[in-house]
Amino acid sequence: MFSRLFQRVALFVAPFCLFLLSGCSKEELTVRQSTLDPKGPVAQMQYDVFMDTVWLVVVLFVLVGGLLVYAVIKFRARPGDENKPAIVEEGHGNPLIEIGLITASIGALVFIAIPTLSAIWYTHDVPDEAVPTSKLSAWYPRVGADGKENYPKSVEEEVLIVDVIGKQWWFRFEYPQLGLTSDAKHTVPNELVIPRGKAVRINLRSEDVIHSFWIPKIAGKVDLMPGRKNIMWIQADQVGHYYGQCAEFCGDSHAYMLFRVEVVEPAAFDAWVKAQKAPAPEPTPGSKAAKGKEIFAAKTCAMCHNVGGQFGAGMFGPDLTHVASRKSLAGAWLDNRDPVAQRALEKKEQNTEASVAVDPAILKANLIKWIGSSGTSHGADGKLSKDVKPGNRMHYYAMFNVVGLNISKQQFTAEELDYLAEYLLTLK
Ligand code: HEC
Ligand SMILES: [Cu+2]
Repeated sequence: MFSRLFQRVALFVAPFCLFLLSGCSKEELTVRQSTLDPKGPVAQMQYDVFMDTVWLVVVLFVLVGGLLVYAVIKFRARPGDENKPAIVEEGHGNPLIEIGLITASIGALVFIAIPTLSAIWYTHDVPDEAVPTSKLSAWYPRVGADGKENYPKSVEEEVLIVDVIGKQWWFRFEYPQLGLTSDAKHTVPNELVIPRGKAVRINLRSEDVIHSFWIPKIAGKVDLMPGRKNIMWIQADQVGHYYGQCAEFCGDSHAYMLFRVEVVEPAAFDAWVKAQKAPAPEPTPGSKAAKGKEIFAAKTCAMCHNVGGQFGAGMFGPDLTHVASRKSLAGAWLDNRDPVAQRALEKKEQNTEASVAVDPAILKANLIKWIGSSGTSHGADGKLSKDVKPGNRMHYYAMFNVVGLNISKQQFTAEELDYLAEYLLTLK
């Protein structure tokens, strides 16, 4: 009776188990946010600790499970056992087994503790210089046994510093050594750009609540705490487009608080820094973009957004000076690339870090979608359209109807949205 029921349940559950296993396919293991596909020394170190633990647990599982199976088979009831006492006499006090087991347990703990502790030190000790992956060993030998430094310092290899500022619900990146800071009115929202093969010191700061910085394939995750100066370091060894995520619940749109990391060759990085510092070009007079710029000035957008060379007051929202050059929008929630072409490229290259360029048509559609639904704008019926990111701070101000700005009753016609988008498209 029982075994029949059991059989039925097993038959019912088996297909679901197969379905779960399909998640382990090689292709799906190389997904965008995977800690099992490390692409830099910090992620590699974390992966190694994980695998050490997995292998130890596999050994323990086989040993304990094997003993259990052995005992079940060896001591099972056989015909003729009916007259034997039901409870077998217990053995007591075998010092060899007891001491042996305690020693083995301590050994297992030490086996895990050594790589764990060295990994903790490794990830916390921000290096002064780049770390060649070829020299990375699991035992943290920045200084070799001979007392010599394994990784000689050189001026070229000096560590790059990036301030990461968490906001509800997007990240702002500043490069104090390169003059890309809020003071200089040049900041980089949502897409962190770093040179390949260089150690980057990350200063984690929050301007509101606790967030957490996590790029599964490169490093993570460390919290951004208000009033606390957390740090970490990262290094990426392969050029590409990486996917990051806020990993600490931080309010309404936490799930939409993504970011991207663009790893580029050092020469391309220098070119990127130059381009970031350049002011936005003026739109051609009389064009749609020029009309968009007028709307941008009139409708309080400039209050929250900086456009280098044109509007310089707003630092509350993301810097828009080069918004059209970024592959994503709104905390990386909206992707400005063609999804079909992107998937095809990923398949071809067998690599989710390969990336197609921005598709201007998709970027435009995203801009209209964002501005038209962000809460600064009401639809033709006078009602707020559904948020792309619930509760986002572009909406927030409208809700509180800042006295004198009257943005809560802001309405954009389709034409005005088009002009605004055309203007923002010129901000490359
Ligand atoms: C009250 C301040 C505020 C005002 C006013 C405001 N924005 Fe924003 N804007 C924000 C914030 C905050 C974000 C980031 C939202 C997020 O990603 O969660 C944002 C995001 C954006 C983005 C996406 C930028 C990116 O790189 O992800 C665009 C484009 C944008 N705003 C355009 C506009 C336009 C056009 C106007 C005027 C109609 C406007 N904003 C008015 C605060 C504001
Ligand atoms: Cu967050």
